[in-house]
Amino acid sequence: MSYTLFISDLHLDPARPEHLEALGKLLEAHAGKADALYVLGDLFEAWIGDDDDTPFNQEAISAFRSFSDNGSQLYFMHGNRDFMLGEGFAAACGGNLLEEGTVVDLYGTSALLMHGDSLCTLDTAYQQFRTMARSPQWQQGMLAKPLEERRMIAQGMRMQSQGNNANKAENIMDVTPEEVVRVMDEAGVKHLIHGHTHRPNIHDVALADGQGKRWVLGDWGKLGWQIVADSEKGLRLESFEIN
Ligand SMILES: [Mn+2]
Repeated sequence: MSYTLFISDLHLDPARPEHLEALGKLLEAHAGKADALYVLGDLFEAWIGDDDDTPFNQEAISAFRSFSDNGSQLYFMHGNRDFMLGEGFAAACGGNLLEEGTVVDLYGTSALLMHGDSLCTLDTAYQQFRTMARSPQWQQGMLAKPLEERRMIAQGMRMQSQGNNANKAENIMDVTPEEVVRVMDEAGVKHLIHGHTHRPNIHDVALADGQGKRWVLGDWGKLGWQIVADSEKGLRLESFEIN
C-alpha cells in the first residue's frame, strides 16, 4: 500500500509548542513511508520572511528536513497567514512550493488542492487585501523592512483580522458553494482538498459532470487533522489527539 498525506492550518506559534511537537511526531512516523506530504497553508500563524531564522522556525525546518531526507516528497502551499513563505524556506525543508489550485494524481484519482481562502468570495474586504498582499511589489516592500518592524506589522494585522472576523456572518467566513463548483468543473476533478475554514468535513458537491467531494481539513487545536490518500482505499479524513 502507498499513501499520501495532507495537513493544513497548524498555525504554528511559539506560544503553542505542543503543535510543533505534534508535527514532529507526525513527520517522524511517516518519514520514508508516505510517498508525499502536502501542507496546504497556514502552517505558521504568521510568516514575516524566510530570513526570520528563530530557533522555533529552525526546529520546524529541521523536522521537515529529516522527513524529506528519508525519501518522502514534501510540498507547501501558501495560506492567508503564511503567504510570505518563500522558496528559501521550502528548499531548506527539502520541499517545493506549490501554486494554489494545483491538480495532483492520487493513485488514479485527480484532486484539486487549495488553501481555501480564495473560495470565500463573499468576503470582499479580505479578497481585496489578498490581491494586494500577494503582489510582488507589496511583498518586496514588506521584506525590505527590518524584521522587528515586520513582526509588529504582522501582530497588528492579526489583531485587525480577529476584530474584522468577529463581525462577519457565518456564510461570509465559509466557502461560496457556487465558487467550489466553478473551480472543480474548471479543473475537471471530482475531488477538492482544502483547509482554511476550520470546519473539517466531507461534503458532496453536484458538479456539471456528476457527483464530487469536497474534503475539508481542520485546524490544529486539541485535535490535529489529516487527510490520507491511500492507493487501495481512497481518501479519508482523520483526527488525532494533541497533548
Ligand atoms: Mn487560512
